[in-house]
Amino acid sequence: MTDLILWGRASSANLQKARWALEETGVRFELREVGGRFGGLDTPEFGAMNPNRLVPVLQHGELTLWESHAVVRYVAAVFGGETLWPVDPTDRAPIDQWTDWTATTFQRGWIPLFWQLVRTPPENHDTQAIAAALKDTVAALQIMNGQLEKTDYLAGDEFSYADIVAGVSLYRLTTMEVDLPSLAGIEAWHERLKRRPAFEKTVCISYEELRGRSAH
Ligand SMILES: N[C@@H](CCC(=O)N[C@@H](CS)C(=O)NCC(=O)O)C(=O)O
Repeated sequence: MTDLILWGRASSANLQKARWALEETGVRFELREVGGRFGGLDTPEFGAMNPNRLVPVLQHGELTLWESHAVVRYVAAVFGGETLWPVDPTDRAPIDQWTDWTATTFQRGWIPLFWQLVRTPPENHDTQAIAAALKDTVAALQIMNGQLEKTDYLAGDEFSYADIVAGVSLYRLTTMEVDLPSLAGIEAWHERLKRRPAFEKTVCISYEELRGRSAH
């Protein structure tokens, strides 16, 4: 029995951020599968946990928490020790910078691309939307690459939760049928992430169940 419960489906990119963070810490938790083909988001009980009716949701004792980046930060702070939660604000600030940048900038490009190329049936593809999303994605990748040519990880030379939230995006991008520029800093970072068992276990998994599913 554990009082740490993660609600969501393994194929959800936002769930993967939380699950990867939990796996990095080694803490014991239970994954309760809801969302997508599992359903269960429209129940009053789920609505009481997350009024947005989205995953992930983390329950820890009395706390119920939604928004994947808030969950990742909480997991890092409570279970991550000094490695995942540096106490010095000067060390943590760049981690938060890249974590928020992933939500506001990186995902704004690749998520629409994923919805077009994977979740929308080919006959309904919108070539203009694809071109616009690809342009935003490449611009974001170039910004990341600029950093990753200077440091091993996004927020410096140590792995951090910024690499978790952006690494989930990277896996989706590199497995979609899309031509991306070859960027040496990102490729080296990807190789470093692949050496982490938690990345392989929680992120590098099939999302074929989502193909052609334009509704959740
Ligand atoms: N901003 C939210 C977005 C959450 C979100 O969009 N979750 C998706 C999965 S990635 C979801 O719950 N979709 C409904 C479903 O899976 O049925 C977060 O970062 O947690």
